[in-house]
Order: sequence, then structure tokens, then C-alpha cells
Amino acid sequence: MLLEYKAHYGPYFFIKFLDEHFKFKKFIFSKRKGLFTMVVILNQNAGEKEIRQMKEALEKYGCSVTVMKGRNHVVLGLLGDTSGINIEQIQANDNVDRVMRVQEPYKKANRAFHPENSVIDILGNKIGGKKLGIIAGPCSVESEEQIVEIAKSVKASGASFLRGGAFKPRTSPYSFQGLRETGLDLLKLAKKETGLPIVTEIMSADMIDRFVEDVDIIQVGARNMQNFELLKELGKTNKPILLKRGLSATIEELLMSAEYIMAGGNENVILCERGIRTFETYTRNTLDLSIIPAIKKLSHLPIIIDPSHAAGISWMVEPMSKAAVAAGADGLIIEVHNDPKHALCDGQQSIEPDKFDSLMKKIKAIAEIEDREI
Ligand SMILES: [Mn+2]
Repeated sequence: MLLEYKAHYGPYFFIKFLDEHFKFKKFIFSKRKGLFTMVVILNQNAGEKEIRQMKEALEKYGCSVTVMKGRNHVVLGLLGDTSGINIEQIQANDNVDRVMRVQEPYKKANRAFHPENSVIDILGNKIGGKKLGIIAGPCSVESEEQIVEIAKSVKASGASFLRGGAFKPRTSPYSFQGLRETGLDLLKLAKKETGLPIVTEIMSADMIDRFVEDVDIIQVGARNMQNFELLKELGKTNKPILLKRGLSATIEELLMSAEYIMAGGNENVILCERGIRTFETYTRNTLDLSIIPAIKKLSHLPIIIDPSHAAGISWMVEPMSKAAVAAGADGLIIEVHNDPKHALCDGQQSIEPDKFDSLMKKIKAIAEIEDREI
């Protein structure tokens, strides 16, 4: 009965059900602060000794535990930070019927513990504040002329950051793999010419020292979102990290990956939605714009949208950019190429500089409605 109720109505109604069932209203739904962060339901055969042992075991995690005895079950309500509790271990106890987490498993990324929006400062350019962070540039750095020319034009249109891949995570080993370290040198050159901070993807922890030296925002691509060893190493730096959502990652998994970086001490994390894989094949991925209000509710971290990789089609970049800004995104990362037909990577989804310029004018107007600016 209890299990069925939870499966059908979800945790919120399940607790409400418990509330009515056990008549402990004053404990359960008084205020947000009074809400239990975890609920442990014991088996019917748990005696006084087992209840006491379980209560003491849970208190060792630093939580306060309230014992509620109902007609058929005993429920232990936990208050406090439960992110360090190993649920599987508690679940394995013979006296435990169910464990339910009410509090999210992430702490540093959680808005509950950090109500104000985080604003990430990158050489004086901010992401997460009133001004939208617009990152633009080619999929890959191809040559000095290419990257410098694009950097100049996106800057003239109002972009605050230059993107460009040096190390490329391509699906095929036979595709262009990027100019690698030469690509980083060319990005530095473009930064020198324009003053635009640079954003580029890291593929391996071996490159961290070089990236910390030369890159202003280190991107972790969708395929590396759960490369936990890389995330831990990046957590030891103080560089802003642009963390892209994995192809099939849930919002909670994205926030747990952010937590890996933040737990190491680096709280400069910018989240990025780049489309998720669904049954739809018309677009390259499916842009999940609902992540914007979800992240705003769950976390204080900024969230930006990548309409280029999400749609994979250049003519969809403008409408998806407009929708993202209207939905409250903190910025955009857009692929811009001066010669998309001959681009070495992602030409089909790259827009030309004049198109980017007109897109910027349109999103400026939408940003104003949201009390944001470009
Ligand atoms: Mn690309």
C-alpha cells in the first residue's frame, strides 16, 4: 500500500499520506525548515531495540531523528544535511522497509543553502548577473585568419566571449581532431587582438596546467560530464568551468557533476544545456528549455543555452536563442563561422557573422523584457 502510493503520487504526496496516516502534522508540513530531509520507514517487525539502534546510527551522520509510531509502521524522520548518508547501506538493514530522500543529494550547488544567484566573474565579464553572457565563435579553430576574423566580427556584434575548439571530441577517429596545442596558441592570439576571454574544451586532466595558464573558461563537454576524475581535478583549480549536460543526463545528474567540481573547492561553475538525445531525429538533439526554470529553482548556478548543438541546424539557431533568453537563460553559446560550407566541423549548424549580428539585435529586445541586457 505504502509503496503503491509512492509510485503513483510521488514523494510529496507520499509524505502527505504519511502525515495523515500517522497524524504527525506538526512535525511534517509546518514550514520549509521543519520539513524532513529524509524519511526511513522500518519494517513491521522492528522492535524497540531495533528502533533505538537505527535512530542512533542515523544520528551519527549529524542529523536529528524523530521517531513516529503509527499503527503498522515506525517512521524515522531526519532533519539536517543528509547528502553524506549512504542510502543503499541503510536500505540493506533488515529492519528497514524503505528510505526516501526528500532533500536533493547535492549541497554546494543547491539553492536551499545559497539563495542568491551565483555570478561568475571572468576577467571582469560576468555570467549570472544582469548582463547575458554571450559566447560565440567557430566549432573548431582552423587557422589564424579564421579565428581572428570571426573573433573581431562577433565582438563587433556584442559577444563577450570567444569560443573555439582546439581539442575536439569527435564521434569518428577519422574526423578532424582539432589543431590541439596550436589551436590554443591561435585562441590566445585572437584574445590578444580583440580582448575577448576564450572558452575552449578540455578533454583530459593531463592538459589542466596548460588550460589554467591560457584559457579563461574551461569547457567540459557533454561526453565528459561524468568523467569524475577530470571533474575532481578541475575542482582543485579556480578557473570558471562551463559544464555541458550529457547527451542522456538528467538535471539531477548534471547538478551532481557540478557538485563534484564544487566539492573540490572550485565554485565557479556555469551550467550549459546543449540538447539531449530523444526519439526525435529531425533535429540533432532535443533542446530541453525546461531546464532553465528547473535549474533556477534547484540551484544558484548560472545556466546558458547552446542552440547550435541542440538543434544542429543553422536556421533554428535564432528562434531557439530567442526562446532561451525569454525563458530566463543567463547566456548563450553560439557557433559562428565565416565560411560554414567549408568549416572543418559543424558547418551545418554554424551561422554567418551577419546572421549573428541580426540575432543579437533581436535577443537584445527580448532581454529587456526579462530585465536583462547584452
Ligand atoms: Mn561544434
